Amino acid sequence: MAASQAMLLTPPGAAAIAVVRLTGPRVEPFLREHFNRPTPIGRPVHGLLRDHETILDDPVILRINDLSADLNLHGGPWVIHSVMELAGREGFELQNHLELPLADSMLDEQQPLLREVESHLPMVRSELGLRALLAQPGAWRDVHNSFVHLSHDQQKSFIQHCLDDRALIHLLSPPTVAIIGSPNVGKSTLANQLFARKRSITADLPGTTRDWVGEIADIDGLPVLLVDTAGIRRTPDPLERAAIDQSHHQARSADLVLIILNAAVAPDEHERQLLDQYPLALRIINQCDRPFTWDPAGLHPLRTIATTGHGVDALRHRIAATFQCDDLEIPRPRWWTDRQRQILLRALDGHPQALAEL
Ligand SMILES: Nc1nc2c(ncn2[C@@H]2O[C@H](COP(=O)(O)OP(=O)(O)O)[C@@H](O)[C@H]2O)c(=O)[nH]1
Ligand SMILES: [Mg+2]
Repeated sequence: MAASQAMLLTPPGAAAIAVVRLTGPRVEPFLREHFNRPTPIGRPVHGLLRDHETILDDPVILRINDLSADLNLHGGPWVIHSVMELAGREGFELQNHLELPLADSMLDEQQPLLREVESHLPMVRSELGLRALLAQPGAWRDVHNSFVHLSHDQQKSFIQHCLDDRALIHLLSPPTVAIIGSPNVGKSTLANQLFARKRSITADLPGTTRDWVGEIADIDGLPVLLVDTAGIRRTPDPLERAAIDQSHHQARSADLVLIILNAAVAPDEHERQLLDQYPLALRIINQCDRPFTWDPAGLHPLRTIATTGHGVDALRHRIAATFQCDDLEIPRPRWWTDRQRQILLRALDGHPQALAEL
């Protein structure tokens, strides 16, 4: 009998979802024994995964074919460990993580778009990402059926719209969001609010680095690497100065910066500099339960009370919107590989028939 294998496809920790791929002849009996629902090929199924009486997790399981299935688990180390351990007891050889997207040699699908779905599936870290990625073959099929009925201008604007939509790319590669501001404005309290709903435990697995600066937060289904930085202020202390330099470094390399100000304390020179240095940052005035001592008109800020969570839903929504993932329309056709982008560019450049390659 060919060997059955269980592979952890996502890096340990740092995920709202971890993917374990099972392959080989033991997949079928394993699912029958431990999962409480049938798993038809190609359809994600949400159910309970059990080790005897113990419920290990409520994963979404996607049966890729007779001999393979992806278990999309909640990403905590205990869950991953328990599921891998169970698979080991059931005769699967255990493999630790692989390079992503999956290499060509690991793919079963024939058609290029389906192969791109398959190779990127293990990068998905949230259910929203999973649904958006799995919707793509159907979404592009619909495009092929309806595209010829569009006028030339409609075709162009449709393709441009597709090119501008990077939601799936963000869902597959979590953007980095850095929180900066003066000491004591409430950065850490706000970060905890953003983590609160689905905090994934990360850096405690053996083998992961400890100099980890962020954690994945689930922002309405969009995973982001959230970085809480040291407070920025004037200081003669060289150690604190180094931490402040580090904060700037993190902010400069982030995809989005959140500048936190304090309702009760008018911005000082440093805070005004931050506003100038990061003109694209989201401005947040925290501690809005305290009396305003200054006029924030012109900053167009979001207002929060980090201690109670007031305003945090609006903030989540703004963060998701920055990455085109607010109120995501799942069945829209999207691109997520360079091959797809090149096809769209050719289609835009007067070769609409190129779309057939998607
Ligand atoms: N009244 C009030 N206090 C807050 C608010 N947010 C944070 N704090 C308090 O401000 C202090 C500093 O918060 P912290 O998150 O550690 O600030 P950081 O230094 O910017 O990370 C703590 O005592 C928090 O409980 C808020 O919205 N309102
Ligand atoms: Mg702090």
